[in-house]
Amino acid sequence: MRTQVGIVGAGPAGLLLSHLLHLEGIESVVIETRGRQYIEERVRAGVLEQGTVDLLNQTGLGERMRREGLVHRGIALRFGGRNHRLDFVELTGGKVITVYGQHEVVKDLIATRLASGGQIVFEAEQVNVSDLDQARPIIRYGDSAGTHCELHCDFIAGCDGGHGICRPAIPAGVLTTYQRDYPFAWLGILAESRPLSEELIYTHHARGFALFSMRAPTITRLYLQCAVDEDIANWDDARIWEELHARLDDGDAEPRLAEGPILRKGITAMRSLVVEPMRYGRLFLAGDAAHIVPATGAKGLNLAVADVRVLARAFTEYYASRLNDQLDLYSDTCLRRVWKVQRFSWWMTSLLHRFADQSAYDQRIQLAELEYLTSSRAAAQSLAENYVGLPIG
Ligand code: RFL
Ligand code: PHB
Repeated sequence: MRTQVGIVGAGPAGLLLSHLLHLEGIESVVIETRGRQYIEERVRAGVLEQGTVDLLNQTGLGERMRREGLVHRGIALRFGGRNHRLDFVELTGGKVITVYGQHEVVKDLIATRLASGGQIVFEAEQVNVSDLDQARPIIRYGDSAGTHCELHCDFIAGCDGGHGICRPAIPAGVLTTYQRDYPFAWLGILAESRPLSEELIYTHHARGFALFSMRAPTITRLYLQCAVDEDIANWDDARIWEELHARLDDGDAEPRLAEGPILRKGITAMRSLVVEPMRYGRLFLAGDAAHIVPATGAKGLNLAVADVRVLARAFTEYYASRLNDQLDLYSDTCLRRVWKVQRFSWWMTSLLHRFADQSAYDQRIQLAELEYLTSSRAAAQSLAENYVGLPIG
């Protein structure tokens, strides 16, 4: 088989790239190891930046998001037992964020791609990429019938996430890896319960960070900072609620957290990673395949969207005029934004979590920074402009 762009991974990066290329008349095939149902139900990110929402709307993907997405005009920072609201609309000259689950974006993308004849191979086995520095790189895989398939491509987009095969397929010595692993993780739940607030609440607490978020008016998403090697089996529902109450209901803020049936629970590692460059030969890495951020800044999905927007533009220029200029600039263009978003995610993480080696002095500095953020317009504006999303290069 032949295609113009072979895409490894049907996460938001791979699917959106395929959609953007289709709109420009460029053909692609997406190869994914998981089944359709699995990726449509995988609960992950939930916060879309204004730029992500605008892109989905402009490219015909926004119909259900406009109906079901929850527009949030700000967030709250909770510390010292009180909520302090940051009004993004006021601080950024009108920008908002939208709460709409990543798996809903994925569902919309799959439906749109399939409706326009897009090719997505689900449940591919033993996917590998080769000939990356040759004129026709190849993706090899076994299809669901067990047939060995070869896809010959002009280019390959490695959109296979943080544990994929594209990044490791690049020869040793080509990439420089920058990495930080945090000494804690997040325990996340999805619960059927009345929301604690209409907006997200990021909580600094002596027992550790907690986050109130949501997916729908009656579905809450809650996170607790936990040990890096935490075993979810040690957390029955009663213990989870007890710890959430201790961190989120501490102080005088009303209403109190409402309990409800827990639909999902899981542990998420907190780490930062960047590889440079985001390209080798005819392989281009995008999204989590190239960089990972801790979830505190709500940036991973949005960063993946920003990458594929730049990559789609570069492929469009190449197929229109055979010019490589934009493709050659791809990595540098993305990395300028990636590092700013790394900084923001690292900063939010450092500000809000409890570190094992933290002294009483360090904790007072965190609280002083939170006080500063909620009393200085300049400081609040800096958080707000990063949270709603920096411009795409
Ligand atoms: P994905 O979504 O991981 O998709 C990669 C796809 O590649 C497939 N794959 C392969 N396919 C073929 N061959 C192989 N060898 C393959 N190996 C893997 C996988 O099955 C998968 O379908 O990467 P992508 O597209 O780059 O998207 C990145 C985002 O998923 C990620 O950054 C976000 O989910 C991060 N994130 C958040 N981002 C936000 O913007 N806002 C948030 O609020 C937010 N919250 C979160 C998050 C991530 C979390 N977890 C679970 C890591 C909250 C959590 C809990
Ligand atoms: C979520 O709703 O899953 C969520 C929201 C904000 C974050 C991380 C995750 O910073």
